[in-house]
Amino acid sequence: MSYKKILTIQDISCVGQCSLTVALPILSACGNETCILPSAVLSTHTGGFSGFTFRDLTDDMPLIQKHWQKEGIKFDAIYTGYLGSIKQIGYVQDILNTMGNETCIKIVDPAMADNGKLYSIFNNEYVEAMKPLCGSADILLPNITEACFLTDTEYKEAYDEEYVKKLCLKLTALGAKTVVLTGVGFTPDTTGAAVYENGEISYYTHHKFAKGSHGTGDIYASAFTGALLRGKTVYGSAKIAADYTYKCIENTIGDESHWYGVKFETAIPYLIKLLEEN
Ligand code: PXL
Repeated sequence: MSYKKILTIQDISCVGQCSLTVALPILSACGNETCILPSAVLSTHTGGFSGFTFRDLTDDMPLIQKHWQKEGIKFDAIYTGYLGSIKQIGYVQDILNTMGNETCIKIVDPAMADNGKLYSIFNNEYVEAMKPLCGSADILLPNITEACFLTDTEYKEAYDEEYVKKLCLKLTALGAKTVVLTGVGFTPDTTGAAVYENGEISYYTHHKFAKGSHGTGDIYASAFTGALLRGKTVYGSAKIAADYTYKCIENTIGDESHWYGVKFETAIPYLIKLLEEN
């Protein structure tokens, strides 16, 4: 069985089921060695909690990288998510450029926005700084909102295939080779992913829950990366990630006290089943 070494770079939100607290268990459950580089430590995520703490780890990054270089450590894949500062984006770019082995797959989730809005700590300067990082991705994993910010496109709630294709084309014009665009639905009660690979677009569509859930972008990106590194195709990984994320939401819906995330742990056996069956 293949056994890949992945580095994932994103924050630790101590409470809130997102970023590293979902990436690490999901990538591990997929059977991959998972190394982490925390971009920041927050007491909670920023989506609905107030007064959260934020410890920026930007200055630690080059020191950690230097030690890994001294040890001769290289990665089969590098997957980046929520980052802590503009300065950090430059360090992450250098890590993408230098810390992979010859076949390293670079996956960038430009985790910075949803539902037409940037997350609270980000601004347009951050968006501009993210563009080159996104351009260096082998696989770019934005949601529709992030894709609009990255391509200076007007965000729309309702759109057609032409709009989605244009977004994908503009994202590849940044330099990204392949795009997996999430949250794509052409009717109010459907959603899914658009996979743009080698100039061809394919869709995976399923039922959409009425209410959005926190952290599902990170769950999707982690399951996608985990499946891809287990040897699944890009489309196959996009489908596994969608089915798993759907199950995580289904397992949480109805529990109003669990507004801050989804119970992704309860669906890990299902993720493993999907990996075995697909
Ligand atoms: O799920 C994305 C995410 C990751 N990390 C932090 C966040 C969010 C979304 O709000 O606030 C700290």
